[in-house]
Amino acid sequence: MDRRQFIALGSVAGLSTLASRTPLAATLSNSARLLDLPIPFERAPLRMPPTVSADALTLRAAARRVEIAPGVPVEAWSPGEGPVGPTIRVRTGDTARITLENALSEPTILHWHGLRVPERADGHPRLVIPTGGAYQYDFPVIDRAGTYWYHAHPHHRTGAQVYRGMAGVLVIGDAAEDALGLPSGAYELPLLIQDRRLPADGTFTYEPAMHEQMEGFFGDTAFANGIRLPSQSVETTTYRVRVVNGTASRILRLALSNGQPFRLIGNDGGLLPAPVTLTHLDMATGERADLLIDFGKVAVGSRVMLQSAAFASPARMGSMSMGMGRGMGMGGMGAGGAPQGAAMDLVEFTVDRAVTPVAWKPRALPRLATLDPNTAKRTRTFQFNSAMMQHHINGRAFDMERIDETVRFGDTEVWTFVNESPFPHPVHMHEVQFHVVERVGGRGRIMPWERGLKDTVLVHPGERVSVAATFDRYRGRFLMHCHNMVHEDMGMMLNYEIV
Ligand SMILES: [Cu+2]
Repeated sequence: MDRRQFIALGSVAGLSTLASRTPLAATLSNSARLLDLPIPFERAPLRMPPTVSADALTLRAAARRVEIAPGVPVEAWSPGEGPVGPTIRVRTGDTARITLENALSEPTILHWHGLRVPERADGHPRLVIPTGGAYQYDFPVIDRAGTYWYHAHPHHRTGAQVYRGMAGVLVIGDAAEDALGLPSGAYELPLLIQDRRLPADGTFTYEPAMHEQMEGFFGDTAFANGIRLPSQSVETTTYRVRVVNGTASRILRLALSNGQPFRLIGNDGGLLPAPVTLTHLDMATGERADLLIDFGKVAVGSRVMLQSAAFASPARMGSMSMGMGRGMGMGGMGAGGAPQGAAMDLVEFTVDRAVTPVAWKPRALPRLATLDPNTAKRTRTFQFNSAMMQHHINGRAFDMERIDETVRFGDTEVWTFVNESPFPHPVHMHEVQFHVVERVGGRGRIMPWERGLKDTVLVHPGERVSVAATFDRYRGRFLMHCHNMVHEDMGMMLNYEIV
């Protein structure tokens, strides 16, 4: 690595010590895109999926020919007309009436990730509908304003379907949030981030090889809203950027290429108790980050990249000495995707126009009730194990019809997720928004981006993470699972029933 490259890496990542621990080939290959050198292809403008309401909405899941970049057609599977689903905007108190029509060549079902809904609206994999079938969702929107999403959830096929585009952003608004005067309209950008391998045959091929069935499936290029490496023109003012990690397996370390901080105002379950100023944050598959990015001090004519900065992968590959580690059957970067922790460009912002900036001042965010974990009626512990091509919770693989845990309606409980495997696991609970109350081992603390309400929490190898939740909305059968879609599809999931 020559000095110029080294400086560029350090400054781009803003985390040179971490970058230096990343495999060199990966860092160089990806960093080439980060340098302010001629870009080897034309960036497509970021397009926002159409915005729709949930009132008498029909989503038709179908294979569609879409352009992922100018002149590059690909077959996507999408619940909308574009490469991913439309952005669904609802308000707390609305009733969602959504018809899913399945014109795909295989069964599917949609899950409303983060929303508390009745059992039959939750998209449990046993509710899949066949090709040509339809499913009717009717549920009241009871959750807070925030950034949620929806995605396919058929067992064994979630990874493949979401990878091809079976996902979209769902935004809830409410009066408490309206009162804050946050950036909106053209100044609010929902971004569904995915990483994919560039399709040679015109389709998005998702076929995890053996080593990928352990660690996960990684693309080599980021897509936002189904567009490959898009570019967005911005003005010198503050934008609200709602990021959804819709990747199969990739942890994103969100950062800006000029090193400037951003403010995190919300995550999975809506607004935080107070904004947090950060220069980076980590988000695993399923997690959301609601950001304020201020371009007010950026010179007109310059570019700022929203990127995933390089970091040392939390996976402990050394302990997976089963010949499935990285290096076997890789055949170069293209074959295996960029490894976990490699730097990756996400969305380019071109600062094109000076305006009088509207600075959004931090002010009190809506009060968030705290949940005292000492009121828990019960504590449960879940071991996450990955070995010998299997991913289990408490030693068992998912069984569609087996109820693994029974929870009493109305109770508060503490659930502890223990990662005994060599891989990070983002653990997602359906039907609740929880508080992260403790992390022991590994990072050893609750990260600043894990305050507030969450439905997905990243558990590194060696960590025990405890969350507290109250099961007080609906009775019925719901899921808890790892949201690494490779792990989930291989059975790292369980049923719990609220009775
Ligand atoms: Cu996992």
